[in-house]
Amino acid sequence: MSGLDTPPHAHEPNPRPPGLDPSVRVTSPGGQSELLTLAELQGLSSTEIRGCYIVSTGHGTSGPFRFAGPALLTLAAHCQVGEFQWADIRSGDGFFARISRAETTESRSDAAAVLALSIDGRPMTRSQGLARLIVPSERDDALKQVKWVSEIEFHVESPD
Ligand SMILES: Nc1nc2c(c(=O)[nH]1)N[C@H]1C(S)=C(S)[C@@H](COP(=O)(O)O)O[C@H]1N2
Ligand SMILES: [Mo]
Repeated sequence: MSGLDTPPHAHEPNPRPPGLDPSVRVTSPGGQSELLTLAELQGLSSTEIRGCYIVSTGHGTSGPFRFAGPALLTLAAHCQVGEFQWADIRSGDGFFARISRAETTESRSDAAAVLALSIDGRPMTRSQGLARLIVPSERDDALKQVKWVSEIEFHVESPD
């Protein structure tokens, strides 16, 4: 496994939200952190991603969906994160994904990663994953679709 890969984990999706509070803590490489409430997240400029599927090992493939919410780069700028090379995304139920800076920027074929707050134009419910990480370039059966994101940590040094 290379340093920027998401560590392997049991591929059994948890259907139960870990509590009701969708606040997200964003931590900069320097260690400063800021807790953003749902209202604050909703106040950031939103990016829409069309044509996303949920390739769920739990209940099959569904979609296509249209997800929208602040892009990770928008969150980084809002929290004055500065330069970073990767981000670690954690949920309240202990799920984890690591994404590279490249996955947070748009490339020719794929849109940038967003913290989705809505699905098909409707506010996402907590049981749908509010707030749910969407990495459009991932082809790994939703292993980076972290539901109930509670922490986003931006990093600069090269990972082990
Ligand atoms: N917080 C959290 N996010 C998660 C998981 C999980 O267990 N906890 N499982 C992942 C996996 S393996 C899959 S297949 C999808 C399932 O999404 P669904 O529950 O919306 O079908 O969620 C992903 N995100
Ligand atoms: Mo999965």
